[in-house]
Amino acid sequence: MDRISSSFFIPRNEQGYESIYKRIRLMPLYSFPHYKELKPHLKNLVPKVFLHIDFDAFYAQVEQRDNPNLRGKPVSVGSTTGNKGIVMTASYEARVFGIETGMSQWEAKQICPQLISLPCYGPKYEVIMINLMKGLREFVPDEFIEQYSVDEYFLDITYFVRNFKQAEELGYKVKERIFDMENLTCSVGVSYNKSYAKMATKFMKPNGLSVVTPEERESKIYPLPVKKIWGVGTRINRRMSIMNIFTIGDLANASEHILKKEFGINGLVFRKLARGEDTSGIFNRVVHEKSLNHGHTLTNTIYELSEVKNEIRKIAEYLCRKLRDKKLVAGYLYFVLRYDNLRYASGDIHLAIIQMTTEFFMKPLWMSLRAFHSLMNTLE
Ligand code: DCP
Ligand code: MG
Ligand code: MG
Repeated sequence: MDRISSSFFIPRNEQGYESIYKRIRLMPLYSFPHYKELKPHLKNLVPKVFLHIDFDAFYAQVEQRDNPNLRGKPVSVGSTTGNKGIVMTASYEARVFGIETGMSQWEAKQICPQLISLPCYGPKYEVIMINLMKGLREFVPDEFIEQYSVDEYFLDITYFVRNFKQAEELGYKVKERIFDMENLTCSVGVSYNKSYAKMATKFMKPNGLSVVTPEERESKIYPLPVKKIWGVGTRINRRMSIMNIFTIGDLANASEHILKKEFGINGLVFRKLARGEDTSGIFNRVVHEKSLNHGHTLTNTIYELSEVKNEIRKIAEYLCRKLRDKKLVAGYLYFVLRYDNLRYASGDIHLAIIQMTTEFFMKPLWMSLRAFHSLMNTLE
């Protein structure tokens, strides 16, 4: 399957931006509906309603929000400023000139010399998305929310609305809330399956809202080019054209047998997605943390016992805060100490009482530190 976006990402080793690029590369969260998720034998589809949210020109809009001088101007966000690198996104003012994601900055500057190219700052965009989650929880509980990519959310609103009219109203409320919270515009799509909702979002970009009901499938979705289907990239699109499949309608009505022969099981998935038979639900990527850690390298070596204790207290406090924040408890403590001659000492301890307060952490930490110390002394 074509991983459409990944090829646009700038190599991680680009000077000075290593961590940022690593983050961004990791961010698109693919949840392409798997065949198993589509429940092929299910004849009567359970009626559902999904809401899809996608920010407009996300990185560029954030930069324009944060710097009024950039508002209303053609702006692109890429790896670096100037002519190097690739355009990750461009403001709608820049899109008028034909500037697109994936284009080289140099090429973009050729078509639009007044283009302001900015470097991207991944963590900032990430924080907006995390913050937004809180706002979305006002509408539906956690288990009905899925962050799909760097700027997208899916909401399963089946149990919170009675019909598409109410779904549309909810969509407007969500948009309003997002604007209140972040001062950013997004577009929203509402439909009875995730794939159609995602497509609907694009209908009225920027700052729009579109609804696709089951009755509107043939009129709104079927005329669209087949490329719009989740997972249909350039190569698959080309292969489909050879098979005379150009629109989503063509794909929806194509023979299952032929599709399976050409694309294997994915052929059937594509057909189901085209027909609006995408039964995939909210995919919650809850990662269960196995360990949390925190470390600190001091600028100046410390020798005083009180100072060492203080330092451990700080680290323990930070760690406990992380635990409390994630509502976790720990049963095992691992401690590493580095001396000024770069030698290491480490030790671990099982915690009898599992609490998330610094005080309870301090004692075993301190005990293990004393154990290292005596260990080091016997070694030397
Ligand atoms: N992005 C990226 N590399 C890509 C595609 C996107 O780094 N190949 C980043 C930049 C975008 C953000 O992800 O701002 C969101 O991607 P979208 O595809 O949603 O594009 P935009 O939000 O920029 O524009 P649109 O208004 O079309 O959604
Ligand atoms: Mg977007
Ligand atoms: Mg997006």
